[in-house]
Amino acid sequence: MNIVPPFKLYELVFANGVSASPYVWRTRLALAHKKLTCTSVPLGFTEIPRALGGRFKTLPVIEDQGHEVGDSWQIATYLERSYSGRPPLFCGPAEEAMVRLFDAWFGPEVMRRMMRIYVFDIFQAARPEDRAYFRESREKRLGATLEACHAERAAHLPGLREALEPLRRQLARGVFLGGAAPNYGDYIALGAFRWIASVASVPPLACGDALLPWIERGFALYEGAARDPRLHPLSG
Ligand SMILES: N[C@@H](CCC(=O)N[C@@H](CS)C(=O)NCC(=O)O)C(=O)O
Repeated sequence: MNIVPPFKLYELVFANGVSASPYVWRTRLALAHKKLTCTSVPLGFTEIPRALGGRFKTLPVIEDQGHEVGDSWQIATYLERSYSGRPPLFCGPAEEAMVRLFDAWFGPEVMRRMMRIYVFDIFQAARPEDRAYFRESREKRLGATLEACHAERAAHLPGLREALEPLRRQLARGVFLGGAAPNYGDYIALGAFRWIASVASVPPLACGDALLPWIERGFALYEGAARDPRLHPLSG
């Protein structure tokens, strides 16, 4: 394997320095899967427009020897094409298409529910200078105040748990969503749990949820890349 200089990973962080984005976590795990190293460039929400010459509106962005790529899906396909000699994120175009379909389901069915339940926790974890922007943009998107979402969160937990049922069924057939080894679909879902674990004031899963051993295995990958003693419990 050729030696590749560390990538730069522009990532979103909370006030305590914890990485704050499900999309960044997909990318971080994809880089580790490809055995590519990175150095982090931490940014707050309100720093994104000024960073990188204003060329990107969201994170993650990676820089590979001067070449910048934004959007987690574009990054995954860039890594796959540019580093095809390294462990594949998708075993061919058909698997890539199926993971893309999984992503199209996972965003609205799972991540949108997570956002509504945890938006106030995310707001409180954000850097103080990012909070006004976060509140305004998210309240507009959700059509409700952060406090109203917070007040209703217990009522939304059963819906989230139920929406995760296809993952449980798939994990009854293999240790990862990708089968015997993780693929990019695992990183999409694990990234969302890593994001939630960094803020959750109420656990998303019940004790003994069949997803927990997979989450444990996923966070342990690549020498515990997703582990952090500051994380909140995901079950309870
Ligand atoms: N489609 C993008 C979405 C990335 C995204 O939405 N990132 C959020 C953080 S989770 C962001 O940078 N938001 C900036 C903002 O809200 O201004 C991707 O897959 O990378």
